Amino acid sequence: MASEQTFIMIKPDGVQRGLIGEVISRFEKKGFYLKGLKLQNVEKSFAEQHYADLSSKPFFAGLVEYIVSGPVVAMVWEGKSVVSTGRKIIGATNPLASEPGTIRGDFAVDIGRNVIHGSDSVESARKEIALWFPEGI
Ligand code: DAT
Ligand code: MG
Repeated sequence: MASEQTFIMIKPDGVQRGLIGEVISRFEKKGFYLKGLKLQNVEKSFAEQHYADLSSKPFFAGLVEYIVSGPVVAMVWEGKSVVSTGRKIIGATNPLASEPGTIRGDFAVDIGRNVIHGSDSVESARKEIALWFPEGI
């Protein structure tokens, strides 16, 4: 598999709980390369755009409210199969179902406060990187 890029975001709870270093460390130690990083507060409309695919879900409004509740860390990581491997490092969406050893498995219990986002496909990664890093990386 050729080298690829993924978009990873540490959500407001992860930032507030002091997990920035822990998350970066896990991706670095695996052997991935950090290509872009910024600490950012996002507007409601921006969060809605990021999660546009989920706009019909009953939890959408709460999800958007959570993402705008404090600064997030937006990152681009690069490496072999980084999209799918990044999802494995992150763990299942519901932290109660995430394996121990994954980020969500080790640091979260609530699906609505699950610390971190990672692109779910190469195509989503491309869109998310373009949205979050319009200036380029
Ligand atoms: P993931 O973040 O694992 O890609 P997703 O894209 O399906 O999961 O959903 C995006 C976020 O929305 C997820 O990280 C947490 C929240 N979410 C998903 N399903 C939920 C649910 N049933 N109740 C509350 N929040 C939910
Ligand atoms: Mg998703």
